[in-house]
Amino acid sequence: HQHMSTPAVAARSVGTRVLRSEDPRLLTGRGEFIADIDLPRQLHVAFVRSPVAHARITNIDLSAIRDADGVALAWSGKDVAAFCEGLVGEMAVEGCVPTTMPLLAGDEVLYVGEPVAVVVAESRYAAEDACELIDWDFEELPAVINMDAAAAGGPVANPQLPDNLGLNGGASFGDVSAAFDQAAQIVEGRFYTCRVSAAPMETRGVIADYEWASKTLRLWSNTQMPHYLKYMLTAYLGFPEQSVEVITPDTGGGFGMKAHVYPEEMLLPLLAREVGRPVKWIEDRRENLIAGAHAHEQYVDIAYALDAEGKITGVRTHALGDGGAYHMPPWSMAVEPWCAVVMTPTGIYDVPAAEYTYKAAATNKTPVGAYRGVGYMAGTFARECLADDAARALGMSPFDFRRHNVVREFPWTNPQGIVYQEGSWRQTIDALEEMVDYPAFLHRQAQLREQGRYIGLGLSCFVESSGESSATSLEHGLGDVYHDTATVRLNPNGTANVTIGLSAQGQGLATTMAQMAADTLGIKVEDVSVQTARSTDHAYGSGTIGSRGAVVAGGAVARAADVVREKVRQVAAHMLEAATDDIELVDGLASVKGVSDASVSIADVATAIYFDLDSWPKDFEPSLEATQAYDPSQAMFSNGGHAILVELEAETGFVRFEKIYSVEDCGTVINPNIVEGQIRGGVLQGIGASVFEELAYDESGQILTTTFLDYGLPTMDVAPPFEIHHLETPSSHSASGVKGMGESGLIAAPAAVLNAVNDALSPFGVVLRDLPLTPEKVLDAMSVATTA
Ligand code: MCN
Ligand code: SMO
Repeated sequence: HQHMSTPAVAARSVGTRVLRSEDPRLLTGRGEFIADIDLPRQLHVAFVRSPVAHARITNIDLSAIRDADGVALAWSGKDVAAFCEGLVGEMAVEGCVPTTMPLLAGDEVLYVGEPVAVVVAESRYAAEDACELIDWDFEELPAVINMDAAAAGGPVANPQLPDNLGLNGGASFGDVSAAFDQAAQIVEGRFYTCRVSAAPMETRGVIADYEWASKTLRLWSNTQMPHYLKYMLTAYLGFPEQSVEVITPDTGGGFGMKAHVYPEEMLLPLLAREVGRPVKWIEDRRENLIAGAHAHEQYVDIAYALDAEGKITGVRTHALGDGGAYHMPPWSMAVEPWCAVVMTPTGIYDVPAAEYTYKAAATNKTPVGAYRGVGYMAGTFARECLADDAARALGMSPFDFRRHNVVREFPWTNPQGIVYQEGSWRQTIDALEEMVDYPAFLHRQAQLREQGRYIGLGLSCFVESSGESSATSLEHGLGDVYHDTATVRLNPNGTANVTIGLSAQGQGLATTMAQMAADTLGIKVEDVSVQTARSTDHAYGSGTIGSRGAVVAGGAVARAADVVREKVRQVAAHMLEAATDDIELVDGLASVKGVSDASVSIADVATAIYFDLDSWPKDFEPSLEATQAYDPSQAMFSNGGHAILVELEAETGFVRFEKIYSVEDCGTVINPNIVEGQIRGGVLQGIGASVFEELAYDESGQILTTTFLDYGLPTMDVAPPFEIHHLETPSSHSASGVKGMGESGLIAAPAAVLNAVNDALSPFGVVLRDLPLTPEKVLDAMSVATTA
């Protein structure tokens, strides 16, 4: 794998709290989201969705829909199968069985919410009204709703997976059996992360416009993967790739849900071509909760073998994920349980032997896909909660148990062969212990208990794979190829325009990429304007996923800016009659190192390159625009931890969050404001997934949580104050030493929440292991012991 070097530049803007350039526009309502865009002559799309979990369609008649006022077209599965049989979903790992997900259901519907028919009409009202006129008959089939039942050979959820398993495999590294045979003690548990939704503020949305004369397709989609979507439109539907443009305007959150290619996105181009007019679909909230990818539902069984000193000598994990009815491309139902056991079981601990198995069960529920920290959250939850169980079993403090087992020397290779180059794993434990003032906490906890008040402190440490790259993928046993490009242009007045291949969903990439470019070019950050992927006609990107923006887009920006910087240095050297090697670019000036009055402004150099032939050195090639690619040469891991302080309300069982302490080490921090915002948002999502949120189904497979009245997102009134501490262990491989961190909050917070609740419950002798920690469960736990 090619090593792509990145320039070493002095940090000026990097590391500072530059205000987000996106915010004035977004916060004053000047953003442009899909719903804001209307094309001339556009028609509107609505879907008929399955009202039952599993049925055979015996008859479907759309004639009444087609006759309705304002309807231009209606299609069922049969109509669309002529164009596309469906989307193949799989993952290139041992034991993954692919499925094909039709764009509209064929003979069977497999989950409530599955699209059955699509209607195009003059208005959304007309389209929705016409949907009511569908005439269809179906025979209900037995539905399998519970993953244990599915994996045990219950009713078949999807005929393509006769044993209900979309994934089944495992591996073993080191002498695990010996570790368990010789263990002084074994601690183990089964941990459950419930089914949740990423619930982005903006739902999904698509507009398709096909121009038949030139055969061009323009597709507006708030996807996290515009270039992949473009590729899929060609591969599956045959649109000529050179004439397809995917346009991604402002996006109100994606969090993984928008990192899939959905049937709806693939249907709209076909519809636009068929009706000869632009078509638009904006998902409503009910659809989003029913048919946007669901997430995180799995059991992780985990066991540690402990020696007489309390050292972990082996770990066994088994994940069973509830995958829903289909693999959803490209992150299949396999990704959640696979990541949980392959990416996380050793964490920060010096464990010499590891064994894992993974299964994904198909059920008659919405397909499960990616959501921030996919697999990492469930795996970290199991590992870190078991660490607290182990600490309790050994009579050690949760800090001491972790410090006792933490990896101390880098680079460290885990039993699977994954190499961790550097990290502040031990320092994180120390920093958290100091931040919470543990002795003072223990004192306060004891005092409050005497008054019948129950507070608890929970700890969770994480290692996060970041900067998703070809190298990361290889290291984890996959062969996915990634690379991104960025274009940097220096203008005649010394300002710069940067285009990256990643669309942003709220991460602030326009600001941080401006910081990276500014430092490399030696100009002010406010003089750099960044366009995140708005159109696939510009820079290429493999998708805003796997916390790769800072590392990968940042690396591409630095590399492209470096090419431009060299041009500026050459011309400045010529103008100043010095050697190019002696020219440095800082604070808007090109100066000769060590000669205080020998300088020229970068703006003057740029103007000269555009307009003054005399200032060029011999054989100078004048472009001040460069495009460069980047794909890191090594996997890159950030780390950190959270300590969460809760109080259980004895009357209501409500978990009240008092304070969050976070330690984050993502190498060189580009922008502390943005990193802290990512931590706050991610931890809040973790609090939601731990206490408030659950997508609930009844036994027949009806989904019960279809509005925000039933699906409880955390709101600001439950958000506690944060104290955030940065450690900076730079990567030696990325531009400026940056590592990614966009998922860490959600990856690690749920474990800290459960550990905090269990700490508060310790006088009752009850240990909880299943999310969400509803008031009922907590009250139950508090009453079991008091009435016993
Ligand atoms: N950053 C930084 N210094 C670092 C590392 C990161 O200043 N050392 C900044 C980055 O420049 C970027 C932000 O922090 O502005 C997150 O960076 P990174 O970790 O590289 O993550 P990505 O940019 O690749 O974003 C994807 C990541 C993922 S995978 C999910 S899921 C998620 C997340 O980001 N979805 C989000 N955070 C989100 N935040 C918002 N608002 N909306 C989403 O949909
Ligand atoms: S779940 Mo993030 O889009 O990798």
